[in-house]
Amino acid sequence: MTHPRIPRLKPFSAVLLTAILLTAAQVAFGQNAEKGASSNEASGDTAIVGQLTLDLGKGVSMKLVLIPAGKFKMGNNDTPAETIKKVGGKEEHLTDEYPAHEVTISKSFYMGIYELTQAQWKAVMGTEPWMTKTALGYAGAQPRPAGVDDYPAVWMSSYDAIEFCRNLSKKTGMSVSLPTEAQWEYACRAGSTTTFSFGDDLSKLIDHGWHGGIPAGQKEDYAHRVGQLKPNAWGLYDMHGNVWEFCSDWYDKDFYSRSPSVDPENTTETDLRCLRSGSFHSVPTVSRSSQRARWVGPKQVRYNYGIRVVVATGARAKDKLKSHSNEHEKNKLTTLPRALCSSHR
Ligand SMILES: [Ca+2]
Repeated sequence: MTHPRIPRLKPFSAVLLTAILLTAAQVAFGQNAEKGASSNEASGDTAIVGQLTLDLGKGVSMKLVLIPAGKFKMGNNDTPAETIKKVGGKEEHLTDEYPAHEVTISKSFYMGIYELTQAQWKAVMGTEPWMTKTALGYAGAQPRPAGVDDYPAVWMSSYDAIEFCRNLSKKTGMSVSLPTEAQWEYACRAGSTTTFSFGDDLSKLIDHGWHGGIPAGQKEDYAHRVGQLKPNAWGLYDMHGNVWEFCSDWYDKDFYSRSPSVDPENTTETDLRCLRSGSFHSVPTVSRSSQRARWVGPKQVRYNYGIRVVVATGARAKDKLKSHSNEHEKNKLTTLPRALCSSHR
């Protein structure tokens, strides 16, 4: 049996073709998302209907999955006492997760199935920040087995992460950015309202997310190759643990009390940048879906700070590029980073 010959496309053409082919699925899915918006909070069984593959050049690609528009309850759905009973921790570390509030994600978007890998970073940026003398001499440095480059990219600041998105936007013509905190938590929950995307049972966390380091029984006390554990209901891996993931928002502990209900994003500059997910080195409580890191300056780098990108559907790349360009300029004026935080964060 012979197959029709498919002409080889240049990377940019391939991206466009992929986007066009997905349009029909997006339209159909968008209709479903609109229908199910009010009940999407507890669905948890949304089928994966669209994927996008970006060609980063040099034989490297990135897979993303379509995240549907919808509504969800953002923040901690339990009381502090209930949370502590389930996963431990201290009440004073939970205050920024309240009030839990309904948020509408008005547009579907694509999100990286995995944390950004070292191969992907190198293909776009041409650098290896995890290979500096400082990085290699630090606890948590990853090994570099020959031919293996799917460890998460780390040791970049939030500005570096934004620059990566800007460069990838230019390279692909797509609108690539960091997720907002709301987009991140919505995608992490994947329809769930529980402590973790898979439920409340802390004993099952190790099936879904690297955390706790050696004390938790890990044989490797460093970030692991992406995608080795179970994904959430929307096909996203390592949303709990492995490496922290920068978001686009500036951190404000009181943002939830005044944030808009539709597509919230704190664009008012503070001295801290938002991260989500927890890490291989973190205590399990910070791998919860509603956990907000509150200690990372925008220029701070570390062995367990990484990223996961999103790609807008329908928006023009130049709009996002303009936004990123403005923020990159602010880099020159920003406050100094805070000192490295204590261990297990
Ligand atoms: Ca992660």
